[in-house]
Formats: sequence, structure tokens, C-alpha cells
Amino acid sequence: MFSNKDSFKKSFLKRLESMCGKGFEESTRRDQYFTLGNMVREYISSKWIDTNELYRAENKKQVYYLSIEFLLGRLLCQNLLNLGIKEVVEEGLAELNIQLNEIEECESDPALGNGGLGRLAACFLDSLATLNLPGHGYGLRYKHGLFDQKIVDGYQVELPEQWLRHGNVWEVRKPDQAVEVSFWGRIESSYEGNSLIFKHVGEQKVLAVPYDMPVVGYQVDTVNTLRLWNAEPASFGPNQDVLSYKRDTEAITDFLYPDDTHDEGKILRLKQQYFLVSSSLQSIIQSFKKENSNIRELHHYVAIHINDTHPALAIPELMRILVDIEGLTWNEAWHVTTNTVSYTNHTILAEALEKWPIYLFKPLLPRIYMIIEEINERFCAELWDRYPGEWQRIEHMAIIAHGLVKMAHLAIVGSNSINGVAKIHSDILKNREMKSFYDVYPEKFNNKTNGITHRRWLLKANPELTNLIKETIGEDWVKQPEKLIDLKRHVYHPSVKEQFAQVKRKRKEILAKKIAEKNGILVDIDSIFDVQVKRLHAYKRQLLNVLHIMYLYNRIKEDPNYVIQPRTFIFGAKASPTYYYAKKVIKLIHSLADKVNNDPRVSQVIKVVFMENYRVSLAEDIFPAADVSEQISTASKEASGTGNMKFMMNGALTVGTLDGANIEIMEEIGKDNIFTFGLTAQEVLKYEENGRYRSMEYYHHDLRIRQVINQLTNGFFSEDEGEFESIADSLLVQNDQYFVLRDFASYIDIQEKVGIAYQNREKWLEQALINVSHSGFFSSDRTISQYADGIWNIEPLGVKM
Ligand code: Z57
Repeated sequence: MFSNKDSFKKSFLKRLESMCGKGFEESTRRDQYFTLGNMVREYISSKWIDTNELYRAENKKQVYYLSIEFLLGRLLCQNLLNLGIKEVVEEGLAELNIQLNEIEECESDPALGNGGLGRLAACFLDSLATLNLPGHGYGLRYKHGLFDQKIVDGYQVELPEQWLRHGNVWEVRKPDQAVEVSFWGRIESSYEGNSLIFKHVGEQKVLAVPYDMPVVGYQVDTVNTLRLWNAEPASFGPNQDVLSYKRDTEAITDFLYPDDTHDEGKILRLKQQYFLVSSSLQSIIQSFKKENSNIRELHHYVAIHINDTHPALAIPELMRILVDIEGLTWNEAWHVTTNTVSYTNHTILAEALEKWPIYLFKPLLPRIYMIIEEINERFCAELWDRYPGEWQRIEHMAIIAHGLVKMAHLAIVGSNSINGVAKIHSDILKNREMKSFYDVYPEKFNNKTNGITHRRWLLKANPELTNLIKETIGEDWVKQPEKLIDLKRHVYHPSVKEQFAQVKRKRKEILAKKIAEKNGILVDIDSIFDVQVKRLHAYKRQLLNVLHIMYLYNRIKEDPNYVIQPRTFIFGAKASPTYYYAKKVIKLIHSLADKVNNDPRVSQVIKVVFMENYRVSLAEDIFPAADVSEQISTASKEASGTGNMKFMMNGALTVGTLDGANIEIMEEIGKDNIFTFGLTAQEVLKYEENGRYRSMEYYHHDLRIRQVINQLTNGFFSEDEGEFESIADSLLVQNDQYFVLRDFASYIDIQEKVGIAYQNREKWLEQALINVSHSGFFSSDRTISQYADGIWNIEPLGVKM
């Protein structure tokens, strides 16, 4: 079917007729998409079955990656690429006068995630499959993924996302493997002989139906599984309000919570978490039991990884299954559980740490609550032995305290590994945030610096740069991304530099065309494309970027002799619908864009563009076109960042704080090839401890700061002088929690250096290529190998080409 372009064309046309009931001439792009999608899924299915068969036969240890989010992005072209049939398909379609790109536009962009955490999970799946590692994802099949963002008069409006509207060619519903999940009710205890038995009665049952999606490795035969659970009514009882029961159950997988690094604490979210965990564990244990009889050996065959604390109920749920159903003693079950589960922490922001009020938790999950109480009591008793009399320390470390269940504490106590996502983040966990736990369990703590899949973020997103690299150093790096370093020998070759410049230019043209279409703004291809794309959050400091642009505007207006390298400032960001401040910053970016872009003189040299509805598919057009990558979080607050790596891999230079993985990027490429500025993490944490920061002093002493802050409230932007008062207040009245004013001068300085550096074209191109050549370290293949060896103890399976 895909062996050559003619046989492809033939089967494609035949399949189009049988699937859509029309001839090629009458077929729409969407007909063609569904036809091709189904052909590819069918092509995958035999490898998928073989992989599952092999895993069963070999009966080696497998990892299950539990995540409340998988931000997959479109799959058609990635699957074609990984299967090695993209060219055949492109050639065949070309003879029918169809561009693969046009077909791809018909595919919805599955956004079952918010940002970094969900996208990391998707990159990890790609690397697991490519490395032939037996690893599968477990998540939720949200009917509505992350909302679609519309901008109306400069304000964000949210529309429900509808990725399933036209069906999903990649999923396979498996009703025969459905399981039941219980909520509410109460627990009755009784003796059976002399052991205490717990029975859950009066519970409400929800059916969890799995939808499996294939995860295709890159040019290997491995096809792993992403299993997404759908909530459905289990069975209708006689005295039941059928409609409300149906509504309540289906609500569980209706939508993704749109808060990134923020805990809303809603009961529906807790239901989602337990629904994910309980159905996944039942399914994992079922497949374990097909090949094994001794549940006491579970941890030799199964590793369960929890992506942040959202699936931390895996710990008490596994205890429940082992104790209540399998009949293990508490100590036996605890041994198996702690040796099975491992946990990644993704943030130290206090507002992201999950704490569930007992009054919500206990009625919804009565047995799970009992088990957590038992875990807590035993843990506190151990602490008491270790720290006799230190009740304050114990209260601080307890899993349940002050009416709250602390999920991070549960995850640490109940797992064998706790990792941070960049060196500095892991160090902060060990030495500060989780120091008291590190003192008790030093051997559990480790670092696994994040990575991204170069197959999506370079091969798929930037075929032009991919070809240039292949022409320059061959193709080994594709399978061994660390070999991108071979490019370093060539970064001074004039022709390599020139070709890179052409690739960048072409990608800037493609993006400029999109901007013209969508925003109606004409941008200068020769200007610096300076990009900040990520969720909108105070700690990521989009506001610092905005204040710098306001400062530039003022300088250009005031000083007719001021010369500046032209720049296009590009933003993309979604704000959580309930995050008032973040939405104000979006409005501010739009007001600033209006001012700048409509000023006849200023708009000659700078432009401001906000790209609506930032998402994976848009990101694939943005990263390849960027010259400058804005990674300007308050030091210590961004655990890692992964966009920073995507920019680097596409030859953008970073303007960044010494935060997250920016530090390791700097260590890789050298201090001279990155523009760092601002407070260090140590300095920030010290200010936070001693409370000596006074943002008002910076307002009084720096005229540039005073001017831009005054402009927020003096009608400079709009008739409504109150519009941006809350932003001004955050900086002055609320003492600028994220040190925007403290870092302002340093940021202005470094940005001036960026402008000057860009004028040395040759050197800039060299630095861009140095970034690309060192980006191999940040492939998620490296990250996943480290998880496989250092945490999961799993090995690649003998899948032959
Ligand atoms: C999320 O996207 C991240 C952390 C969280 O606790 C939640 Br909830 C969502 C992000 C971090 O902010 C990034 O710094 C990090 O790169 C990413 O997770 C992946 O580790």
C-alpha cells in the first residue's frame, strides 16, 4: 500500500471511493484526510499487534506513564515520518495535485494538555517508542481539550475546543476492556476469620472505557499504546435518576482543566484524578496477571510513573488493590507499592501544590481516604522515632494536616524516586523546598533534565533545516541526536552559514505570510523575530517584555537620532480563563501593538504581533522562524522550560535568566552564545527570605521605569485609565512579586546588546548554528534513556527492523 507512489495512489483512490462513497473529483480535503488517516492507521495496526505480542511473550518489565495531560499535536505527518512513508505519500498525492500540507490542515490538533507538562508527556511517548522501550501512556479522553482562544477587541475569549467533532482516526475503542470505578458510598468493616475486611457499599459506579491510540516509533517496528479513558454510565439501577447519573458520569471526561501551574481544588478534578488512576491500575494489573501469578512480584514487571502529583492517588489505589482485593498484608503491599511508583515534580510554585480538603476528599473516596490516613500514621510514627519530640517538624511533613491532604507528601513517601526536571530545580527541591524529605530519603531524590523530541521539533517542523544538516554532516544524528555536535566543525563555513541564513529567511517568510493573513500586519523579514510563546503567567514575565517594548517606543519617539536594529516582537499565550492578571496582560499586549504598529515612525522599526490561539500546530510554524527566544522567568520559578530547547534546536539565540534549563543550555553552548541577565535564583530566594526588596525604589530612581509605569494609568493606551491599573498595582502597591522592576535595567541592557549582535551577521549565524549543534543533549531520547536506566530499570525489547 505504501511501497511505492503508484501502489499508494491506487489504494488511496480505491479507499476514497469505498470510505466516502464518491469519486476523487467530488471528494473534499476532509474526505482525503480521513481516507489517508485510515490507511495509515491500518498500516500501523500489524506492527501494533506484533509489539503487544512481543511484550507479552518476553514478559519483561514495562513502564506505565500516568499523566492527566498529553499534549499530542497532530499525528498524521508525524506518523508518516516515523513510518518512513512520508515521501511516497507526498509524491503520490502530488500526482493528484494535492499537497500533504493541505490535507494536514484538516486534522484537528489534539490539545489534551495545557503546556509544558502535557507536551513533555507527548515527547516522552515518542522517545519511548523510538528507543524500543516498553512504555505506555495512560490518560483521559477529554471531550474538549484546552479551549480555543479568540481575541475580541484585544481581550481573550474562550471557545470550547472540539477535537472529536469529526471523529478521530487514530483511536480504537476497546469496550471489552472497560473497568468500573467507584465513588461515594461508605465503608463497612467486618471480620473474616481474624482478618479485617473492608467493603465499599452504596457506591456510585462509573464505567471507564479505554480508547487506545498507537504510538509509532521512528523507523523501528515498535508501536506502543496511549490508552485514554472515557467515562460512561456503568449500569442503570431501578430507583435511579437516570438522566442525572448519565450527566454526572460523563462530566468526568468532559473537559480539561485549563490551569497551568495552578491548583483549582475542584471536586470534579479530584474525580478525574481518581478515575484516571483507578482505571489505569486495574488495567495494568489485569495485563500483569495474564502472564504472572505472583502479585508480590509486581514491581519486577511494572513501573508506574506519576507525572506530577495529579495521579498520586495511584499510591493508595495500588495499596487498596493489593490489600483489599489481593489479600496482601499492609507491609507486603507497601513494599510492592513503593517499589513500583516513581514521581516527577514539575514546580515549586506554592499555588501549584495540590492540597485536597478532607471534607471534599473523604466522602468522595472513603476507602482511599482511610488508606491515606494509615499511610500518614505510619509515616508520622517513623518520624517520631527519628525526631523524637520534634512535633513541629512532623506536623510540617505530615501527609494530612490542618484539614488537608498534601499530595506531594503522599507522592514522596509512597514512591522510590523523586526527580526534578532541570539541575537547578532538582537542587532547589533537595536543599530548600523538600529539604526535610531529602534528609529522610536522600537516595530517592534525583534529576532528569527535560528534553524534547527532535523528530517533531526539528524533522517535522523544520524540514529545511533538517535537510541542511543532513547535507552537511550526514544522517547519523537523526537516530543519535547527540551527534548534532558534528555540525560544530562546520559553523564557520561560509556556505553552511549562508544556507542556514536562507533557511531562516524562508521560514520567516512563511510565518510573515501567516501573520499577514491572520493579523493583517506586514512585518519586515529583515527585522529580528523576537519571540515569547508560552502560557501567560506572572512568573514567566511577559510583562517585562512589554515594558521593554514600551521603553523602546518612548526612546524612538523622543530621540529622532536613535538608531535601532528593526525588530518584530511576537507573542503567543493563553491565559487561564479565571486568571484576571494574565488576561489583563493579553489586553496590554494588544493595546501596545495598536500604539506601536499604527505609529508611522515607530512602526518603521518595531512591530508587535500577538498570534491568536497558540498551540502545537502553530508552534511548529513559530520555532523555525525565530531569531530570538525569550526565556525571562524570575530565576528559580521556571522548573525547566522546554520551549527554550525548541528555539535552540531551530537556531534562535536565547535571551534568558539563569533559570531552569536555560542554565544547562548555557553550559552546553558557552556563555558567549547566550544573552543572560537578571537576578540569580539565590538572589531571588534571599530577597524572598529577608523581605528587603522595595519595588518603589526602582520606580523612583529609574526614569525609564517611571515613564512606562505612568503610561499604564495615564490614558496613554486608552480612554479607560483604569484598564491597566491592576498591572501597575502589581508592580508598585503589591511590591512586584516577580522582580520585574529589579531586572528591568539588566534586561534593557542585554536587549541592546542583542540588537547590536544581530548586526554582525556572520557572527550571529555562527552562534545560531552553535546552538543547533549543541541541541542534541536536549533530545528527549537522552532524557528517556536516563529515566529507563536510573528510575524504571527497563530495557529495550528485541524488536528487529
Ligand atoms: C506545567 O506545565 C509545569 C509544571 C506544573 O507543575 C504544571 Br501543573 C504544569 C511545567 C513547568 O512550569 C515547566 O518549567 C516545565 O518545563 C514543564 O512543566 C515540564 O517539566
